[in-house]
Amino acid sequence: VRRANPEELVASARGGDRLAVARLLSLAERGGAPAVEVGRLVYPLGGRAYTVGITGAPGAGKSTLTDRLLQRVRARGEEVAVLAIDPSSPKSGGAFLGDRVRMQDHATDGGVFVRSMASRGHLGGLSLATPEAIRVLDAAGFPLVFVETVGVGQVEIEIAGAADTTVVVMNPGWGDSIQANKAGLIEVADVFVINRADRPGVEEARRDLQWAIDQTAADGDAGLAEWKPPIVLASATQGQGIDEVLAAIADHRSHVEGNGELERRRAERLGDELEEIVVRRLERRAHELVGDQRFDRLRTDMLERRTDPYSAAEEVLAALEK
Ligand SMILES: Nc1nc2c(ncn2[C@@H]2O[C@H](COP(=O)(O)OP(=O)(O)OP(=O)(O)O)[C@@H](O)[C@H]2O)c(=O)[nH]1
Ligand SMILES: [Mg+2]
Repeated sequence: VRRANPEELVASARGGDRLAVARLLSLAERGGAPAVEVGRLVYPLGGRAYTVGITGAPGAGKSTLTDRLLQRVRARGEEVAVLAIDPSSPKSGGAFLGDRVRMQDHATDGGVFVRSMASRGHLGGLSLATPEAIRVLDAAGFPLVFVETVGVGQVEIEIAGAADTTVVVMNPGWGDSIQANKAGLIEVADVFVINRADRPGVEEARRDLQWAIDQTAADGDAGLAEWKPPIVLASATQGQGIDEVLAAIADHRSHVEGNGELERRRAERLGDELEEIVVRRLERRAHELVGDQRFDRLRTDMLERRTDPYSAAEEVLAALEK
């Protein structure tokens, strides 16, 4: 196979070539110089895509819900892309296979693009690879990108929370609202979906969650004064509540577009991203300049109280500054 260069791939991707989109995503995912080149090329071409993060505990019904949302969006004739992110596994695991099988219903539909991404050694991991991937899809012309993350760890919440609208999927009867409180999900959620509304305990779950939201708001959370996340009941398997989820997403979107919050969030995200890139690079540079041996020696020196962590850091910074 001839290796197309990133420039050609970007042109093809913008012409509607889905294979080129997939190859650009692979480059972005793999990291290194080609990823930087792809990023440089697609960045000026983007800025129109709206991103919706979908997160929640494993098995909460995120993929089933996403699939339903896709169907509705496609029925309106709009194009849409899905990134399914799995921070925990180095390669696609069993759950992803399930995703793939379900999403294959859309495989023959050129208006839908589905892609799984796992942690694969990108510098800075998925928190840096994900926005890159989104920018590829943005440049390729997708006006809407869903980002599904598996799990409810810090990284997952961070990735899903980096969307323009973040949807948190819960289930009745799992004590999810208490977990939500602890995990900081309320701060990150723009829309809550209690999925499996066909199962018992829905009203109780809604009450608990509403209480948790009100509690967080009463504690003075600034974000919640502006927008309180609505709770939507849904049954993804039965196709119930899907239009309501889309409506809640649309409501949140017009809210953040109308009051400048979208711009602020995006600026903040770019600032965070810049910082992370710089820190990662400095870290790598420090290791190159100082060397593993000297790091080992500093560790021993600290352990044996010959130096303290701040003085040790000064030594590393001095090497960087030279
Ligand atoms: N009863 C019921 N089952 C559901 C509903 N939504 C999803 N399920 C089932 O729950 C299981 C998990 O659904 P998924 O959509 O794969 O959940 P997920 O959150 O994407 O799972 P991971 O990606 O592995 O974290 C599947 O067997 C679904 O059929 C629902 O509304 N009601
Ligand atoms: Mg899933």
